[in-house]
Amino acid sequence: MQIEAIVSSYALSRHHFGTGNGPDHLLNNGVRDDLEAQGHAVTVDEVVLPGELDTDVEAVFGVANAVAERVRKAVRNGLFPLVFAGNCNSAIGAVAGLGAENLGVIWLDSHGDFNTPDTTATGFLDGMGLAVIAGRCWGNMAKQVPGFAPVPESHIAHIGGNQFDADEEKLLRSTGAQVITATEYGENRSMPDRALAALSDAGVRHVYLHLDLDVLNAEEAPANHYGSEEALSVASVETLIRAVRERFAITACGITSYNPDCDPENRTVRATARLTRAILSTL
Ligand SMILES: [Mn+2]
Repeated sequence: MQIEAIVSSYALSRHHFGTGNGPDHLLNNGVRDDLEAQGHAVTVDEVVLPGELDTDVEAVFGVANAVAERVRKAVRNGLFPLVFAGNCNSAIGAVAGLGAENLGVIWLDSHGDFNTPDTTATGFLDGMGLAVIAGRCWGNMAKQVPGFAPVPESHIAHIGGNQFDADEEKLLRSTGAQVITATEYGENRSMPDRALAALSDAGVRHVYLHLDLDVLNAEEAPANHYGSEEALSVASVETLIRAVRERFAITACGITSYNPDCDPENRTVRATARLTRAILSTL
C-alpha cells in the first residue's frame, strides 16, 4: 500500500514540544521501518503553519485545515492517509478530508475528548475534538474547515475510555453514540461487535480510526502524562482493530498524543508499529 504519513508536530500552539515531538519520534524510531518492512511505500507530508500562533484555537483550526487538505489529496491520489499528530484535534481535519458521507468515527482514547466549553472544568482545548466532530461546539470554526460536516452521533463509537469528566460522560452517553469504557470492554468482550453492528445499521460504510495512544495501558505502553494503568492492553486494542476491519474499510487513521519523554524504552513505539500493522495489513 502507498501510505501518506501526514505529520503535525504541534501540541496546541507549541511546535515540537511535548506530544508535538511524538510524530517524528514514532516514525523515525521504528514505525516507518516497520511499515516499509511490511511492503508499504511511505511518503511524509509535514504540516507547517505559516507565521506565529497567538492562540491554541488558531493552532487547532490551522492544523485541521492543513490536515483536511492533505487527507483529501492523499485519498484522491490513491494513498492511505496515516496522520501522526501531537493533538487529537487533528481528527477534525481528517474527518473533513474524508467527508461525512457514510463515515463512521471509531475513537480509541483513555479520555472522552467530548468536552465542550460548557462541560469542561479545565478549558483544555484538546479534550473537545470528538465533540467538535459531532457538531456539539466550535461550529462556526469547524464549518470553515474545507469539507467539514458534523458526523451523526449514531456513527460514532468511543472505546477504551477510563478518565471521563462527569459532565462530559453524561453528555456523551446522552447522544446515542456507542460508548464502551475500558472496564466494560474487560467485562464483556461481545460489546465491541454489537457497537460496530449498530454503526453499520446506522449507515456507516467506512471509518476514520482514531488512536490516541493513551488508550494503551500506561505500564505496558506509556504514551503521555495522562495515561492510566486501567487502560486497555495492546493485545486488546489489536483485537478491536481487527474487529473494525472485519466490518468496515478504514479510510484514514490518526495516531496522536504521544510524548517520547514518557517512553524512554520505546515500548510504545513498538506497540504502535504492531497496531499499525493490524490497521494496514491486507486481510
Ligand atoms: Mn485524546
